[in-house]
Amino acid sequence: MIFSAVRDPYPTRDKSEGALIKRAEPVVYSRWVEDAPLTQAQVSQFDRDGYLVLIDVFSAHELDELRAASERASKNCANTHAGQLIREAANSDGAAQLRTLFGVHGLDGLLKDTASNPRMLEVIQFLLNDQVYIHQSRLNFKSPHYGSGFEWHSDFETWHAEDGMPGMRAISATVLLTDEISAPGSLKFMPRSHRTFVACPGETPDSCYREAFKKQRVGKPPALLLDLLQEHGGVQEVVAPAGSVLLFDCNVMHGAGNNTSDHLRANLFYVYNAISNALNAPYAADKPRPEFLAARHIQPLAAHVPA
Ligand code: 6CS
Ligand code: FE
Repeated sequence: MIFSAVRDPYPTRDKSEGALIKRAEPVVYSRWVEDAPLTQAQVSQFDRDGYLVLIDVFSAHELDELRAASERASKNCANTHAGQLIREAANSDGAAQLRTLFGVHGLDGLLKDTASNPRMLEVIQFLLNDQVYIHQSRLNFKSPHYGSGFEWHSDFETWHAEDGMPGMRAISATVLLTDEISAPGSLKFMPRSHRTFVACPGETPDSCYREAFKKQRVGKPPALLLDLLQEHGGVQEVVAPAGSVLLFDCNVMHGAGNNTSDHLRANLFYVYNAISNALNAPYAADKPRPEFLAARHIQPLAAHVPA
């Protein structure tokens, strides 16, 4: 087990039964000003809840382009980026649908350029008040009647324990490629949970990530602690039209059920990390995860205005 040289402010997976630790960092790192890329109400809502939906960021035409690029990437990468593809368990006729493709920001073309689209990048740079880079990107598909969900978790707990992310200064921006409707499989959040770090029991097994995306075994918050967070802020479902962008703080508790609906759910995630929050050695894992899950060769993004 590698232990970072500095004291770990968020000890987790350290044989304890779990604990609640007050967040040390701010949520919004900038003071709002008139020319901010978000309204004061939006900034307050993100600060309060830990997530925010920006409606209609991408037009119907841009969405078609993004869907086509996602389709191409999923097909082309099956042979070239095998390690970056996660498939669902095979169904009755043996088909194993694509569930996640990681590292899409490293692919050519639109999926790479979208990471630097100013409509997202300038908002993230404002909220984190720093230059940012892509820690991780992925295409998530949850097929109708098939796509499996994710149990309640904090992304930061994994990124801290397994990737060595020192503090809470990262935000996920999710481009909704399909409508997020209120039906089984919808994305759910615990508002206000981002201000509390939930230390998880258990120890990180070797190459944990290979299985984690099918069945999360560690980094699972204890039920009692989840109940306390839920009592504090409740549970909210995200319902928003395709083309919207869902921003969520690295530490907000979120999850999704199995997609037993007949509606495909497809999302394009970009995880932006502040340059000042670049990764250390893992805080609770033997070795770092691969580059496509946790970027260590980093450079700050510059806004790229789409053609
Ligand atoms: O391990 C990770 O980095 C990923 N795991 C989950 C369940 N959500 C965030 C992230 O993509
Ligand atoms: Fe997650």
